[in-house]
Amino acid sequence: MNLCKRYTVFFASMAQMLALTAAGCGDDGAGGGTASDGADEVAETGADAGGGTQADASSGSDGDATGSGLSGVVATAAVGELTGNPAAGVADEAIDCEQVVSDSDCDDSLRPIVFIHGTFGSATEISKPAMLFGSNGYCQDRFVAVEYNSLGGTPAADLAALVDQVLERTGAEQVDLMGHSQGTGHACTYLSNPDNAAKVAHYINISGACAGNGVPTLSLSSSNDIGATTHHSSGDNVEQVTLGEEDHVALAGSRDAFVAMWQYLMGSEPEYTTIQCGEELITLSGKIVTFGDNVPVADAVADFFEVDTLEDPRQRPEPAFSLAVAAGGAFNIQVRRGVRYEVRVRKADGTLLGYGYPGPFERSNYLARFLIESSNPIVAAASTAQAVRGPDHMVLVGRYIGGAFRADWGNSLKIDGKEVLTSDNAGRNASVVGLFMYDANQNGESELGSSFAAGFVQGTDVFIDASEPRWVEVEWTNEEGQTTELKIGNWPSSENLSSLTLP
Ligand SMILES: [Ca+2]
Repeated sequence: MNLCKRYTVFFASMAQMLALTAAGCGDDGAGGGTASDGADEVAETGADAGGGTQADASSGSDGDATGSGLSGVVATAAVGELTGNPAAGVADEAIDCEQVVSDSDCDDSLRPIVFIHGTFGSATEISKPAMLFGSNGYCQDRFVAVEYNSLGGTPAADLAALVDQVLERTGAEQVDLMGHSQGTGHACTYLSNPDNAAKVAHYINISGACAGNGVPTLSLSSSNDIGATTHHSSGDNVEQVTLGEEDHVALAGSRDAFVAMWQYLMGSEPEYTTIQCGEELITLSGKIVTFGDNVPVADAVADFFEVDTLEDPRQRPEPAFSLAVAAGGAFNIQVRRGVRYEVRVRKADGTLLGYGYPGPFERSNYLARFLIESSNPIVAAASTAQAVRGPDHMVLVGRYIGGAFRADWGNSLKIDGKEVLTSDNAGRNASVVGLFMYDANQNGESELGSSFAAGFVQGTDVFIDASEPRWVEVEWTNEEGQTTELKIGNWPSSENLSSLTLP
């Protein structure tokens, strides 16, 4: 098990990381988490990032997620300190809503779902299926996730606490458990205790070796999983579903992965396989955490701007509203559906942490994450420290909530009208969850290609001129053909990183 831990911590190469993950870090991976060396920081991180925080955040709006309408009682439901009124915006909706599936009509008889992410992951990986569950009448505040430092940490204690907490909050007798990649090993450690297994009605094993320790299990993999082969568990209690196109990341986030999850848990076909709009005010609940090791930023403030009301690419008026996060980096607010927001994340003392550009929110998201740079040297060395910075160009980090970036699967990401995704930086088996776009060779041109690759994180040479203020046009199309257009400020990378969270 130390091999697993060592590989994880020292992050020797992408190939090793992928090999490690393909093995699921297996039972050993979870065992590795119990090793004590280097666990101090991890333990602290785990406690701070505890699943309890997420459940706390969700419970902040228990009972009436959308009932407040547009009349401005928003602050009463907030977790974190809210300044301004998110309902008072003026921008037109950037999405079409043919109909509404309201949070308040959800079926609160369905079991809670608890998710454990994999390496370099967070709750983000399951946020799209969670919204699809919500689009089919599932109460999204019951879909929770435990987070941990995926480079050597363990969620064991927080996972146990979160399961108990969500059972108590909802009154349910059992949860359904999902583990992804490295998270399958952690799931198996949890389920190895019969008292824990008794609390789990179903286990969904997303690309890993955990057979659920007797719990009815769906093993979900793909012929395009790591190494272009399946990674299933097996047993009398295990039903295997093998998808065709999904990469290792998409197995947690794609439409067909959701359909398989729904069919297994509900015993029926989902009514909708695309995200349906929520009410005009939707709940945005989640955390501000660091990329990779999921450390909450306790004193963070998120300033929200409506992009379509801004005039200057860089000069900012007073924010439409601001949110100082609560303990554990948590927030829970209601914001307007369909608005293109810019989220400026800073410390309470004003120190700028970065700009985030999420796609316009279609419906509530209880697993929202705003990611900022990690100060963990191992994480930084494998990600943010790789990016070349300067006053005249941007560093832009892209994430897609439905899976990895895939040029071969119809994904398209255009920056200023020019396609960025290629077989080099968004290949069929690359499993890229964090695409770092920057002028790697500082020549003022975009060469694309691969400027660095480290398990699930990829750099590519994209020159985004920041010498003079201007708007950068972003056009994203996912494999379902859904297109999202964003407009972002060209912030110099010498000052901060900017990020896209693409639907
Ligand atoms: Ca270049």
